[in-house]
Amino acid sequence: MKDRYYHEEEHFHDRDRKQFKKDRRIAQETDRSKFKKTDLKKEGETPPPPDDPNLLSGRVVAISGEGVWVDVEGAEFLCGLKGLMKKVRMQSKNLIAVGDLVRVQPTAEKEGSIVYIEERYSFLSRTDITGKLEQLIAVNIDQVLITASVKQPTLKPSLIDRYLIATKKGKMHPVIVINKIDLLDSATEDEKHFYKEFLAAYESLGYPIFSVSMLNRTGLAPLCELMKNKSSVFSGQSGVGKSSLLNTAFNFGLATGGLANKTYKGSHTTTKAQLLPLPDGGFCIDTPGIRSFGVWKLQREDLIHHFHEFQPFARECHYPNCSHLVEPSCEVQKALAENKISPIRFESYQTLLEETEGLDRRTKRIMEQQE
Ligand SMILES: Nc1nc2c(ncn2[C@@H]2O[C@H](COP(=O)(O)OP(=O)(O)OP(=O)(O)O)[C@@H](O)[C@H]2O)c(=O)[nH]1
Ligand SMILES: [Mg+2]
Ligand SMILES: [Zn+2]
Repeated sequence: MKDRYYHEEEHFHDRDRKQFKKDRRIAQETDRSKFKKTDLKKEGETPPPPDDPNLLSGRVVAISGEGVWVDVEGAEFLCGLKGLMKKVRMQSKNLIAVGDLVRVQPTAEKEGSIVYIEERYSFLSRTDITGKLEQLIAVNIDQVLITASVKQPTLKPSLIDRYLIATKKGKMHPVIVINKIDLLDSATEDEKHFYKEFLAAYESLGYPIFSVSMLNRTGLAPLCELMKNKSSVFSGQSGVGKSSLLNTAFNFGLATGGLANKTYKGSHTTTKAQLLPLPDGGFCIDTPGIRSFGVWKLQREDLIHHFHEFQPFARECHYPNCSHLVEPSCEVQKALAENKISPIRFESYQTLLEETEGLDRRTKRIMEQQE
């Protein structure tokens, strides 16, 4: 699916890639010998040493079409990426992300070039829309507040599972936030039942869950307490109320948007990730709503480790490489039938398994026949 909405951060990265292509073309035109990326370094791109006293340390707070905004001791610098884009062929869609700790070479009043990016201690990433590159959502963050709504837009447990896996891979703590619980009052019996089942399943797995509503600030105080002196990133579908929650909690004045008439989908109001300092210490990042979330490099053999409650049963399966979907005498299937594992989690597992790298042909064929 192609993202059509204007995304400032992507605009910046596209522009940088265009600049790289332009540099390469000029280099090729002026030099008959085969172009090597390292050539650019020789042309005055050599960065100053990391301990250069003129370099400033800061943190990336936003990336827009204009450039990268870096907070240096409370002052915001608008920066470009000096030579960095030209270093390596990227596996990443974006070389830099909100939360990055960087070293800046000042070039003018409140302007500079980013010359070093510090090693990241944690990251939240997903597969970009081409399916070929890793896209960083935020880095150097303690916890991911996986945000969803009880309805409008519909609660999608499999999306939450995708986040839980990405969070673990990126060495962050997961926190599940379910907003709009005021809508439960007017919900159908089926919707209420599904929500109860969802809570029971994920609570029993030990994940912290906060059920909140911005209409009357329900559940907000304990969530704010959890954010104090920590760094948190809010991520989830568009329209679940990420920006509304931050406004209600901290009076940030972020833009919030309406929902589509019949589908109750969000309108992609937030267009770039933004780092916001919290009044009582710590900071949080508001991010644009996602349309889909592919877990980057999800291997088949990894998947079962993320569904750890299946493991005692999986170990007893007849086939050592049982996919737990189609095989006869599968203990996971048996546990599902006996209500020992949640059907919500099993459905997620099934959806995710179909997307993993390395699902064997035989299983794929049987699954296709079953559809
Ligand atoms: N009923 C109800 N509506 C809410 C609640 N919180 C937010 N909303 C509404 O949900 C809509 C979307 O809110 P936003 O804060 O813009 O959602 P978002 O997650 O930031 O969306 P994007 O920026 O597009 O990713 C707005 O119309 C809000 O008024 C809530 O607790 N209850
Ligand atoms: Mg928003
Ligand atoms: Zn099995």
